[in-house]
Amino acid sequence: MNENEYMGCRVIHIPTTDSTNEEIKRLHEVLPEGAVVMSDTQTMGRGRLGRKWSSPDNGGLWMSFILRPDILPSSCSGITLVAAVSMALTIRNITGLEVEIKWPNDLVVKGKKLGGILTEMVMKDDKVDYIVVGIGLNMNVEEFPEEIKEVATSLNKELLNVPDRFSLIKTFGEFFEGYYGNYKAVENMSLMKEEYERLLVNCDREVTVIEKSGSYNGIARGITELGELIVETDGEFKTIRSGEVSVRGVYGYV
Ligand code: BT5
Repeated sequence: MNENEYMGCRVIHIPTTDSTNEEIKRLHEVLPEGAVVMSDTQTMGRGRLGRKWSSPDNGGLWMSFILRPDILPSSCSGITLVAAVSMALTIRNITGLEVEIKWPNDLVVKGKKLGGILTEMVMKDDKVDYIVVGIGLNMNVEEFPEEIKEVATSLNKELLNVPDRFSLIKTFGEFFEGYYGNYKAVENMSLMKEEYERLLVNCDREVTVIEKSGSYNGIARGITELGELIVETDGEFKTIRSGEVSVRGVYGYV
């Protein structure tokens, strides 16, 4: 594999911040594409829809990076899936651990959440100005907060040797550059749909789709080229966009 061209061209390592996504937003004017901010801890780590992300000191990889793609705003949500595939393959490659993806953005090991991805788009004059991709990966967490104890895991609970954060960033950059290049070329998942589905833990499993208007059960069947989840329910195939709904396993987290 080639050396990274721009991903991780600069890695800014800080001891603490509110959120590495916010740190990137504050610095965006001076950061080149692919610059990474990594913090040892976050005081206000965030998930999607205002949820909290637990980021204990030296407990994991808490990082964000900036992208400046020339793509439509509607194509930005797919970047989360690109990052999920790249990080799942990074950990598999370095550790051999069978990391899977829970649609759209969770990294999962043995049915528990190892990490998550938060992608944020910033617009200017109706165009994408830049994108911030934040990745949280539990690496050395000894004890999780009560509310996530049952569903979360960490590399140190699954492995004897936990890799260091810089080698994860480097290998992630190599995978990400390849998949992101393909994604930008066609602005959809067609060139990596198979790879994503191979890693998709929900595939052919019964899921509960929770919408604002109510919830229903179905079987997850894969994704569309736009990165939507396909759910079969009552003989009908529905497509679900991320951001609008939550998807849970009928018998637990996945
Ligand atoms: C995510 O959101 O999974 C995206 C997480 C992104 C975190 C990174 S860290 C670097 C960057 N800076 C930030 O401020 N954020 C990004 P979501 O799918 O909404 O999941 C959030 C849910 O995961 C919470 O409501 C909890 O149930 C659970 N959770 C919180 N902290 C966790 C942890 N450390 N490990 C596993 N699960 C966690």
